Amino acid sequence: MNDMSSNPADAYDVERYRADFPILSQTVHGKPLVFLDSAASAQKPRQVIDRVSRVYETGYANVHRGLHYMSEVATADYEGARETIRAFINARATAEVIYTRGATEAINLVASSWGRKNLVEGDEIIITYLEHHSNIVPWQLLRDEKGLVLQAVPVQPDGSLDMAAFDKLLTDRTKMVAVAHVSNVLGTVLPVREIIAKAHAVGALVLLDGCQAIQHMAVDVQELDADFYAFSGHKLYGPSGIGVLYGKEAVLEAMPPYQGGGDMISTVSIEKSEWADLPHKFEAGTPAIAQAIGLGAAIDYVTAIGVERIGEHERDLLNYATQRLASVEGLNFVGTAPGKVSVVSFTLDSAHPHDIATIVDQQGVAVRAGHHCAQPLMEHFDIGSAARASFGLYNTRADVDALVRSLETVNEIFG
Ligand code: 7TS
Repeated sequence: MNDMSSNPADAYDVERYRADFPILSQTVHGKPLVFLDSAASAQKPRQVIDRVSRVYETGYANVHRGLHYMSEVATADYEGARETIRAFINARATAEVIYTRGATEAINLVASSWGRKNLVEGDEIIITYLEHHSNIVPWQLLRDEKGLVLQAVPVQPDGSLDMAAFDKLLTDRTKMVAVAHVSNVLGTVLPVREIIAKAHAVGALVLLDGCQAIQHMAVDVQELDADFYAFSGHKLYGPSGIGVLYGKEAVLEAMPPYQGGGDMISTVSIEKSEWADLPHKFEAGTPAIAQAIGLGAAIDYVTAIGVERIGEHERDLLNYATQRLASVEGLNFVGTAPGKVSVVSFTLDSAHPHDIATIVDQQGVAVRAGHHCAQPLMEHFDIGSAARASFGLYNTRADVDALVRSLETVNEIFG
């Protein structure tokens, strides 16, 4: 546990939380840093940084191997973090929590292991037009290998999913529905309960890409009833190089290993090998030990504040930003679906998104610009790129004001 305590009855004390993030007190180009790119990767609180340092200073060795003291400490902390993750997403058992390098590896694991074993020519997979490339390309690779059909659900002009189109695409040939929980460009929260219920009714499994949801809302995998749930630690205020694949135990049990190597076996002879039990069957090789422990610390940090309180704070910022940005001349929002969260994507009539990002950076404001690893969505919306401001638990209305001021500068330069 970290040493932060918070009384849920208190008002959300953003200044106190900001003080936990050393990087936020830096200046950039002589201006205070205004970090509005947490959807790409979030900054880390002192509690996570210190926890990772402490691993290397006092409790580091390889895990699951040594019978010596340090290995026992590292193994206990590494497996303890898995329990923290289990509780955070309310998985039934730690056997259902697989450590991966991130969401990308988690999705590739499912496509490779589950997909290769269970799908045959003509089977269908449904994704959507708003997916991140990491929830498109693994399925294309599998499609090309197996002769599958890959279908994408269109998105309405406001950024909501076209559920009538989903209903038409979903048939008893559908074997997998793999969709984002929240869009990284539009902020749209997908109607995942409806999607899961309908997919299960035709016998398809569901993978949710929770990369943009897990840090903004409470996720209960049992209540959702998703078969797989993937997310990355670095967007949840944890280290990079660590992420999670949740899978239902029975589904994971029936899947072959993803990679072979140390730690994922029970016995090996030259003729054959037998696999370790879950979750280790899917964790070949020396894992990201300190990073996993750091992710546990990040979850403790988020839990101490309360992920729902964080979500509320960000909702307030999103409403404020939407209102303030609407006053910027020539600004067009990309994604206005009801109930959207955490990100505001936009274009300006006066300037290309890359120019926007470069000029606001001179004011210390960090936003992302480009296709956001969602090229099919950009094409679907007939724009090559967009600028995106995304919010984390440490952002303030003053950050939004700084963004608006810097966009006015863009307009002055290009207008
Ligand atoms: N899925 C979604 C919805 C994402 O937003 C991202 C990363 C990924 C998957 C991949 O995560 P990774 O940690 O495995 O790389 N999204 C972004 C973004 O929006 N800007 O930079 C990375």
